[in-house]
Amino acid sequence: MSEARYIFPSDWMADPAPHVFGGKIYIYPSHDRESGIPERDNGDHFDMVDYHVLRMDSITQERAEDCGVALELADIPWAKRQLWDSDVVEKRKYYMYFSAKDAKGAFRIGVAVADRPEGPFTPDPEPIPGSYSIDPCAFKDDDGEVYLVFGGLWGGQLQRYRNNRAVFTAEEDTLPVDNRAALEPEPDEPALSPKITKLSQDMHSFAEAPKDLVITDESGAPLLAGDHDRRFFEASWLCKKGGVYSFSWSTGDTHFICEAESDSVYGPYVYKRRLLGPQVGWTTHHGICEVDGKCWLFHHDSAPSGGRTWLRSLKLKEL
Ligand code: FUB
Repeated sequence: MSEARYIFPSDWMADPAPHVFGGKIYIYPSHDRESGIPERDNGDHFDMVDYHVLRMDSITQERAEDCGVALELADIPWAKRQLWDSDVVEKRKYYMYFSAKDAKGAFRIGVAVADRPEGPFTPDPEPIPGSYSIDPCAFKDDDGEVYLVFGGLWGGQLQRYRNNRAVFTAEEDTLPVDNRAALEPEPDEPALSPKITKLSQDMHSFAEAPKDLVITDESGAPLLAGDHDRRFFEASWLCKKGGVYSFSWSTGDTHFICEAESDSVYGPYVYKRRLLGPQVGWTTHHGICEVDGKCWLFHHDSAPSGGRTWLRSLKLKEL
């Protein structure tokens, strides 16, 4: 792998979702800011209020260009705080899927539509029915069907759900996220899986109930909850490489980006390799994009902010 380089040093951006639209590279990042909220395990300090779109005319361009604000928290009727990771897919129009907290403090996934890849994006008045947790990744398959993969542990609230239903009580919901341990499987039980669902033809809802995207070891056994070096934590990324479905994710508290492969979009996905080791900061989040016949890894770290985990900078390297 090549050395990573910073591609947008002029502002704090993270969680890059890179795509080629119309021959240009568009990057959909989270827009970090200093909110003054103390750092907590539940991620309250990641208190973002808008999304920008970045563009590169070529992969060798030194700095990405800022296309400006594409969507603001104040314009999303249902969202109250924390605009976290987003992704964009093209299907005649451009559809942005994003995570934010609603009035009850639950993460939901919203959709917003634009005529151009740089936006502006117009949000639906309500989150996608049946959506929960964070980090949506929108993947368009060769047949034109679009799938959404999502989920994230701890502050991302995935541990609160089983079979797409919240299993926490209203009282537990008011507790700090430290109740997460009680809600996660035992270390020798299968890990919680990210969720995958096909999107409806109009792109505004789920076409089916979300299913588990199961990640297995080489023998076909699901990765275990105690396998912190490999189990799914957050940052889903689904793409196709040479006809094979590639799913990659962050292991969260062990800070790796790992990759698994499958012949079917729904999986199961077999664990293959690490793509990235721990970076400066806590979160490790990435996106992969093919440009000029090569695969590129976009990610972030907190080195330029002196290790402040909530102020992250975008990086790029060839895979
Ligand atoms: O940017 C906020 C959150 O941090 C993302 O949703 C996670 O994936 C982590 O990068």
